[in-house]
Amino acid sequence: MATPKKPQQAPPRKPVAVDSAFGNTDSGPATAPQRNTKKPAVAKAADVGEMSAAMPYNPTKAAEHGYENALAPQQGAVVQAPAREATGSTLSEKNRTGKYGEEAAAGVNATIGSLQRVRADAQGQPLTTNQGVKISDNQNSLKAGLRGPALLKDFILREKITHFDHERIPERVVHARGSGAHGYFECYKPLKDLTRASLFAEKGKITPVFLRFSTVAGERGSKDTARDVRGFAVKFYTDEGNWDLVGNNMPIFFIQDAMKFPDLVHAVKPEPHHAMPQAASAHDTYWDFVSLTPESTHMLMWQMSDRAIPRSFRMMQGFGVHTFRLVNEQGQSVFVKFHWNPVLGTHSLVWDEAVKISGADPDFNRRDLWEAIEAGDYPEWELGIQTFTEEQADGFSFDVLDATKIVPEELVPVVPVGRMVLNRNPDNFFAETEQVAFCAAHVVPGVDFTNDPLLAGRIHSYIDTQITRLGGPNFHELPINAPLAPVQNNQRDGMHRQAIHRGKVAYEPNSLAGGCPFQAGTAGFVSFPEPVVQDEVRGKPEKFAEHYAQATLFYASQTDSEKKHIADAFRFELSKVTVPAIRQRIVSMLRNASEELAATVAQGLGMELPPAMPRAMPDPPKPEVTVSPALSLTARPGDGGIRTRKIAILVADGIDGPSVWTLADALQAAGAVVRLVGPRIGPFETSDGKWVDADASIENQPGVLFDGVAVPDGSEAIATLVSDGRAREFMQDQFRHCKTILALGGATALLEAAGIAADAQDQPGLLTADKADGGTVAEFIKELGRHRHFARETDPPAV
Ligand code: HDE
Repeated sequence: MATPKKPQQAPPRKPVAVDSAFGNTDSGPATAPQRNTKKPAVAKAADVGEMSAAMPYNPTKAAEHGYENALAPQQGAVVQAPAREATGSTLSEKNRTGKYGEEAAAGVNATIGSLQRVRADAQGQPLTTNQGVKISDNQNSLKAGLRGPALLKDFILREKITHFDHERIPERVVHARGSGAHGYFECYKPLKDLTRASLFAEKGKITPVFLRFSTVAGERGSKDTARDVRGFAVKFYTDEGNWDLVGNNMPIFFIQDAMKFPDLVHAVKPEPHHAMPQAASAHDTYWDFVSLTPESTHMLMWQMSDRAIPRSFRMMQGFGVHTFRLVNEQGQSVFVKFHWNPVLGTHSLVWDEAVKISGADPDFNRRDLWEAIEAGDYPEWELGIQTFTEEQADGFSFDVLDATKIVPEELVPVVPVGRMVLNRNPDNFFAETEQVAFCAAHVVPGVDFTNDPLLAGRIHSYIDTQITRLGGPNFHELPINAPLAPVQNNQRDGMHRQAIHRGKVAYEPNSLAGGCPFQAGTAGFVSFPEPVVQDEVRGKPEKFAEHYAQATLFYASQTDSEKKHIADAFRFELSKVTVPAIRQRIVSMLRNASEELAATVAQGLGMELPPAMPRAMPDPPKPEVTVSPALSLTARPGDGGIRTRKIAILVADGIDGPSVWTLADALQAAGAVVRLVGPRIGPFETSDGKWVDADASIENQPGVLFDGVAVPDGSEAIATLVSDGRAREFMQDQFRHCKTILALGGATALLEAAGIAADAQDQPGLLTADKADGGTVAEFIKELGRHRHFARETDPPAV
């Protein structure tokens, strides 16, 4: 038997490959080449080899384990690429073409940044196809002979029609009807002790925002003035990424758990068999659902209050609703509630007015926002925060994770931290307002979630819904959604991908792109390490069972006229319900919140008072606060000025010209939007032989669209107005909706013709005077600043 050969010591190997071995895409030699070559492919292979070898193992692997590491994640390993080519997709990237442009600069992602890069303007340009081919004739399709059939090869017609066929996208499942604007947030002072969020880092720091207001239930083309919650969604383009504070104009919600959201929405949307009613909660299925969902009682108070019919988006509060967390640089956290308070005060319509505006101007709130911004009257809000510790929260009589509860301002004050100004209308509704994709999951370092179970569902829902609405997973690349902060990751492909990624690496860890993009470690978003100690269960915390204390608080905190409006709204809505048992259920539920309210509503519906609904928590804890003046709209009057208020001056032939101009000049000087409203638009001769030009008619701008009215003297004009039923109706609506009215001289005849009794002249906000002197005008402006004069309201209305 042959003896086995003694194993030989391997000689040191220095294999040499041919140059053409480098650059193949399917195989390669055993060792990387030296860099002393002029051949680009060989040099690239040398650089890739060096870069990859510099990472012999994953040096941060060990740090992926353990609690301490979880709190302070490490930055990923990075190797400086020896040359740009080492991380490139191609060696041919240096060959420029007119289309390709420059190669990507290191670290760039051109899909982010300002909207500047995608703006389009056709000034001085010819019409082209989408492929940039100039169109010679945009009037005629291509035909086989002047009277012959159209031809399939008419790619210009086909492109145009095909694009048109696909112009619509699905509307939002909820909040379909909305209006948006750009602006900025300005920080008042550094909040570093509370949060590391960069937008709160310095006094005076400016962060761009886009805001979208909306109604919830109506479809995209529905009216603005439905009784409904208003969405108040703010996208902050911070330098550490986008933060979306997707809130409402009411600080609470109907339900406590995301599990119930589809049920709530199915109940409030038009009923599925006949798709009615549009943009209205006054129907069977809605009241059936909420009457079986007593945790909604508090929200119903808000929804039935005048808050649900805001005068203007610019005159409503906004709220983050959920309890969130702020987290500072040291990882310490406090709970936080967010409040937006409008500088103009919080003001509402009244119901009869809202109904009529729906017909007169379904775009009432949208138009108001647009016109105010175009006029340079930039809407402004102050951002306030309520912060409190977990220990404080544990002591509250309610659970701060329950979105049907507020934290009363008397318990935790609201501290102003910055202001937001909307100073730019969108250029294009679809590209901006429709395509903007808000998402409750978009937070930035320094802002974090709590375990609110409603919020949990939202963290999932928003991204998910955009995939259908905006046609795929790349909606974040739409210009309005793209951050200003850098974006780099290994997500790739999908419908409508915009970014052209350089290089062949789309994974991490990697050595072939020098480890990039690398995980940021503690410079990135570190979730607050909230302990989880309980068993997995489907259930609710005990305190969630208390459903009425804050409904009682809200009602008790309203003025008499606000209480009355709440009762009227319940009466109206429930009168539209066709099933008596549902009405009874609501009234029995209301008895647990307010016996007075329940009795008033029952009486208004001609029904017996049913027994109170059994409570889920028979022995509720005593609430800390039983009256909160901050909950009344009257606590938020604004500065009492009349800036941006719409005031009508009625005119007709023979109107007293000097009065018209005294009033118009003074009102405009006070910032009001004045309109001269005539029986028709156009010129009218004044009593002194001059001419005024009416810019609106009683027909196209009825009384409900104005915050107040002045009627100058002039016998011929007054006779014309008295004989015009629309003018009488104008005054009746102004009177019924408690607005400020000024009648000069003989104009009182119009009041009388409108059924506004002479003795009503003692009523607040109804002014009469001989002429428009300084005192009269000043008094008129002062009364307009009070917004409404509810003291003259009666039920049923006298006029
Ligand atoms: Fe929304 N909500 N929501 N919501 N929500 C949407 O997202 C959802 C909730 C709010 O102007 C949808 O992009 C669930 C509370 C606003 O584009 C959808 C739950 C609050 C807007 C969605 C809630 C809001 C939306 C529909 C319960 C106040 C309009 C289209 C768990 C804090 C944003 C879209 C805009 C829009 C889901 C409850 C506010 C379907 C599942 C509470 C202002 O994702």
